[in-house]
Amino acid sequence: FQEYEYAMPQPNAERIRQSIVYKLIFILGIDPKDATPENWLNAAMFAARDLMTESFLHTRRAHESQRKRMVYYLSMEFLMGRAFTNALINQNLYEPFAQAFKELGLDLGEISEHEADPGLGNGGLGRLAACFLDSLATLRIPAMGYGIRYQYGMFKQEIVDGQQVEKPDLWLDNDMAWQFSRPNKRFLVHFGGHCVHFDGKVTWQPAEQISAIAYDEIVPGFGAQVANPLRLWTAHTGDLFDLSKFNRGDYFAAMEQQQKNENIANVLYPNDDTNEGKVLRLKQEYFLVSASVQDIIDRHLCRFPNIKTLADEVAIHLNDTHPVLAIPELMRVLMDEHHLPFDEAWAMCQKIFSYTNHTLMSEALEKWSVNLMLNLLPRHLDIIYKINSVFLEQVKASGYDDDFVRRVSIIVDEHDGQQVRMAWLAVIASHKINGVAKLHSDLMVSSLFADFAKLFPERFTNVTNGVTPRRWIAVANPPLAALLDKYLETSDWRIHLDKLVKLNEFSGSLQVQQEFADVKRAAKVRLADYVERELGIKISPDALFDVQIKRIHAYKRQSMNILHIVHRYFQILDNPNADWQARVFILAGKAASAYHEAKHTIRLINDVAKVINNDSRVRDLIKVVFIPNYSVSLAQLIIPAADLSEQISLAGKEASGTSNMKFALNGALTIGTLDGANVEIHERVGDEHSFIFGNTVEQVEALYARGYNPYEFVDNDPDLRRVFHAIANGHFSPEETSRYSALMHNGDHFQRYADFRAYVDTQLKVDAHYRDQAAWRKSAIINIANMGYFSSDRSIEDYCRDIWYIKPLTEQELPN
Ligand code: DL6
Repeated sequence: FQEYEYAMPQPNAERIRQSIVYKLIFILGIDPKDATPENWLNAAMFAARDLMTESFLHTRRAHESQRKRMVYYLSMEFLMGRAFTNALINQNLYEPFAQAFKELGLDLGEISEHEADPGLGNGGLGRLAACFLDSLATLRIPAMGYGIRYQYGMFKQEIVDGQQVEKPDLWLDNDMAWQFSRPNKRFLVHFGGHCVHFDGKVTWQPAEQISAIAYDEIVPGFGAQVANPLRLWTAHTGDLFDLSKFNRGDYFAAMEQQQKNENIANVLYPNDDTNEGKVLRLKQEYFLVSASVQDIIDRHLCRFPNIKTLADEVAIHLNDTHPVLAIPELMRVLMDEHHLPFDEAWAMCQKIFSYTNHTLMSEALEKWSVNLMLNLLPRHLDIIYKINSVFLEQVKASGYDDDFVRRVSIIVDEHDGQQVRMAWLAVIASHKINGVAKLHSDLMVSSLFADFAKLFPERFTNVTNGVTPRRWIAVANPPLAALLDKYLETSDWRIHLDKLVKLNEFSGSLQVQQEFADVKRAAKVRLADYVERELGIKISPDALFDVQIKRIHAYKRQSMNILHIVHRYFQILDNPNADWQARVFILAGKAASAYHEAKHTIRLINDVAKVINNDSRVRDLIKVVFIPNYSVSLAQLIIPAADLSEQISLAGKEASGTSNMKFALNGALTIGTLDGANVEIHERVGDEHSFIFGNTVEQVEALYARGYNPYEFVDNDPDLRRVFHAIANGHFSPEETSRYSALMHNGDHFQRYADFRAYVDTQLKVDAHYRDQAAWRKSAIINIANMGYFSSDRSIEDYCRDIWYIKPLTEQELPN
C-alpha cells in the first residue's frame, strides 16, 4: 500500500512493547496499572493483528488481481483452537513478543493461557477443517473458509460427583481481537412462504428474513506471506421479522419473530455424529449456505463479468453433508436470479461442488423430512425434486431395475414420511467424493455408496486426513521442535514434513534417545503439574502415560479401555509382587448432552478412578485420571506427554481419526485396531513399533452376520467374566450397585467383549516393550520419523490436484 503513507507496525521487541501499551490504553481504554492478564492479552492480540493485517490484505488483493481459481471450504464447524501463540509462531514473532512481555514484567506463556479456546466444533471434523485452513494459507492456496460464528460454542464440561455437567461456553466474553467485523458484508437469508409458478418461471415468496453479517478471522499461513480469511456469519437479530405482519403494519407482532429466530447463530449443536432433527439445525445449515453462496457469487462478479464462468473460477467444498443445501441454493440463484436454464445451472454445479464423507454410521447420515423442508425451504425442495427426477430418468435409461432406482433416489419413503437424503444429493451433485482414509474410502465405495460407485466410479477417491505440524509440534511441543531443528539441521520440516524421515538414521543413537526422553519427560511433568493443580491427583512422570482423548462414543470404545484397567487392577491385587509396569491412564472427552450411554461411560471412568486411586494396595501402579473439558488447548498439553496412544475403535467405524497422527508425531506408540488411518500409520511405522490387535473389518462383519452374541465371549473368558460382573454388579458403584448393569448388558454392538482378550494380551506386550527403555525410545523416534505423510499440507495438495484443480499463488503474484 505504498501509495498511502501510514505508520508501519514494526516486528521488534521495543516497538511491540509500545504497541501493546498503546492498544491497552487507546483501543481498550484501560489504565495499565489496572490491567488484568486478559487485558494484556487482548492488547497484545491487537498488536499482533497489526503485524498480520498487511499480509491479510495483500492476500486479498492478490486474489482479486490474479483472478486465480478459488476454493471455498464450507463447514458447520471450525475448531480453531487458541489463535495467539499459533499466529506468533506462524509469523515468526514469538521471540519479540516474549521479549516485549518480559520488558513489561509479564510472561508471554502465562498470559497466553488466558485466551479463550473457541469451541466452534464438536471434534475431528471441525479440527480437520482448522488444520486445513492452516495448510491452505501456508501453501498460498487462494481459499476462504465459511462457517457460523456461534455465540455459544461447544459446552464447557464440568465433572460433578463423577458426572458430566454442561455449562455454557462464553468464548466471546473477551474481545475477539482476531476477527474483523464486516457490517457491510450483509446478506438477507429467507425462510418459509411458498412458490409462485407463472409463465414458466418460479418465484419464491418467503415469509421470513434475517440478515447474515460477516466476521473475518485472519488465518495466518506459516512464513508470514499469506493470511486467508475464515468468514463466519452471525445473524443480525435486528433484521429478523415476519414480513407479512410487518407489511400489515403490525410492527410488534413482526418483532416476535425476532425472539423465535434469534438463536439461529447462537449455539453449536453438540452432536458429533447423530442427526439432530431439529428445525433450528436445518435453519442454521441454510443460513450458512445461503449467505456463503450469495457472497461467493458477489465475489465472482467483482472479479469476472459473467456468471457463466463461475464453474471455471470457483470450487466449493462441502465438509460432510451439513452444508449440502448449498447445492439447491446455488441452483436457485442461478436459475431464479440469473435466469440460467436448469441444464446449464446443473452442469455448472456438478463442476463446482465436491464433498467429503466423514462417517459411514447410518445414524449420522443426515436426512430431512420433506414436510419440514416444504415449510422452511419450499423452492429448494422443488429444485431437489427436479434434480432427482432428471437423475432417476437417466438411471432408468441406463437399464437399471426399479429396486436400484429406488435405492439411489434422493427422496426415500420412511415410516415417518418422506425424507431427503443429503448424502445422496451430495454424491449426485459432486464431481468428486472422498473418504478420509484409505480403508474408509474403500468401505465407502463397497458399502454406503456402492450403487453410486457403479454409476459414477470416476467420482470416488480418497484423501487421507492430515494434521498441521505447526500447531501439533511447533506450538504444542516447542522442546520437540528444537530437537527436530537440531538433528534434521533445518527448520523446514514445518512445511516439508517428509523431512522427518531423516530421523530414522538417529533412532538407534543413545544420545538422541536420551534427548528425546528428556523432551518427553518435560512434557509429562507439565501435564502432571496440571493434573495435580486442577484435580488434586498426584501422578508420577516416571509411569507410562496411557492416553485416550476424543469424543466419548460407544464405537470409540472407551469402555473397553476401562475393562482393561479393571482387569489390570484385579491382576495387581492377585499378584502384588509381580513386576508390574506403573501406568497412568488418562482419558478426556465430551459426551453429547443427550447421549446417555456416553455420559454413563464418563461416570464409570470416574467411579473406577475413585476406587483404584484410593486403594493403597495398588501402590501407585495404576492411576486413572479423567481430565474435564477436553479442548484443542488441552490436547496440546496432553498429546506431547503421551507414551501410548489408544486408538481402539471397532474396525470399520472410525473414518480416519486424527489424534492418532498427532500422538505418533509427538513420539507416542499406538495401540490400535486396524481402523481408519491407524492402518496407514501402521504401514509406515511397522509391526515392531506399534501394537495392532483385534478383529479386522471382515471379522467384525462375520461376527455380525452370524448373529453377534456378547455372552459367548464373556462366558468363555474368566478374566473378562470377572471384570464384567464386577462392573455390572456395582464393585465400583457400591452406593448404587445396578448403576452400570445396563451399560455392560447393552448388547455390545461395538464388540468390545470380542476384542477384549486380544486387547489385554497386547497391553502386556506394551509393558514388555516399555521396560526396555532404549527399545521404546527407538520406536518413538521411528514413529515421529515416519509421520511425514500425515501433514495436512499433503492432504491439501491432494485436494488441490485431484479434486479442486487449484494452483497456489506464486511469490511473484503476491504484492510485497
Ligand atoms: O475426518 C475427520 C474426522 C475423522 O477423523 C473421524 O474419524 C470421524 O469420526 C469424524 N467424523 C465426524 C462425523 N460427523 N459427522 N457427520 O465427525 O471426522
